[in-house]
Amino acid sequence: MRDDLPKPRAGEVILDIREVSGRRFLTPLISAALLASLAVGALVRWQNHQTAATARPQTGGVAAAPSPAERPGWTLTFADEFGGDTLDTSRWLDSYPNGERTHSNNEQQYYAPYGATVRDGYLCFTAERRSEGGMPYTSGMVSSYGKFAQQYGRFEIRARFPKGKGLWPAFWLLPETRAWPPEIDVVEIVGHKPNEALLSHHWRESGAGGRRHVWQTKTFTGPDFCAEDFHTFAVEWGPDEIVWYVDDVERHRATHNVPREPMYVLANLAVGGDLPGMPDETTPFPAVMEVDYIRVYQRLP
Ligand SMILES: [Ca+2]
Repeated sequence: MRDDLPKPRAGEVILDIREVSGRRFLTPLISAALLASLAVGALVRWQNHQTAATARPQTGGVAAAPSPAERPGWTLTFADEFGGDTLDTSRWLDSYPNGERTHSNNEQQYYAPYGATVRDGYLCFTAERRSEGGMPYTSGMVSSYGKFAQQYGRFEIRARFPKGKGLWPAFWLLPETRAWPPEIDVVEIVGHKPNEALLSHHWRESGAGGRRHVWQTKTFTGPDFCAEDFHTFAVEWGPDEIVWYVDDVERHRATHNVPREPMYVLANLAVGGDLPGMPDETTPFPAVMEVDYIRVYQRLP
């Protein structure tokens, strides 16, 4: 810990603003033990004492407090803790590249700017039954295209997801070149199977009729990922393997067709589409996906 920072008062955490490769991020200078000792709902105050965010009370379950951003053996290269009250446009687009706000896969949402909001320390994607842009639903997304991409590293999200038929939240990576595939899906959930985390990667291989798109998905059955608790999902991606973690436990490993090019990150709440099917009368709207943080690291040499 730097020694020129003010000492935290009871119930406070001091956050240090660091800069790496021209990108700024916040580093909580606290131990896991101190963090665990903080009361739920503790006030978290930024170093400049201008912004204060209140930790959201957790209700029941095992949901741990968010881990500190520092990880031994890794350098944080990109992070958003969503501590402000607007989306940080130095890090994010609220659309696909070139302002595209719809997507393939028969998805039914228009990614409206108002579908992605930042409040109370969370990035919120709100899906609603509302016609816009030729689609019957609006929702939200972010992508770091044109702002951040990285080859290899650890890519992590802490989030909770909405339950309901036709809802399709995801955190994933796409190539900076926009030549698809490859694709790494850190996590996808379909809202009618809330305890299944889909862990996938996509590639292209030669076959009859040309180079075809191929993918592999591991379905990890775990707790209800659409309940009150937040969960973390990460990949550690290197030249020879991709390892998927759910709540910091390895759940899948791929050692073939590993992408070897810089990729940007996306998070979104899709509605409808080939994977989840269409929403039905039981699907609750508005449906909200909340993201506590997105962090990217590079392994230290
Ligand atoms: Ca946060």
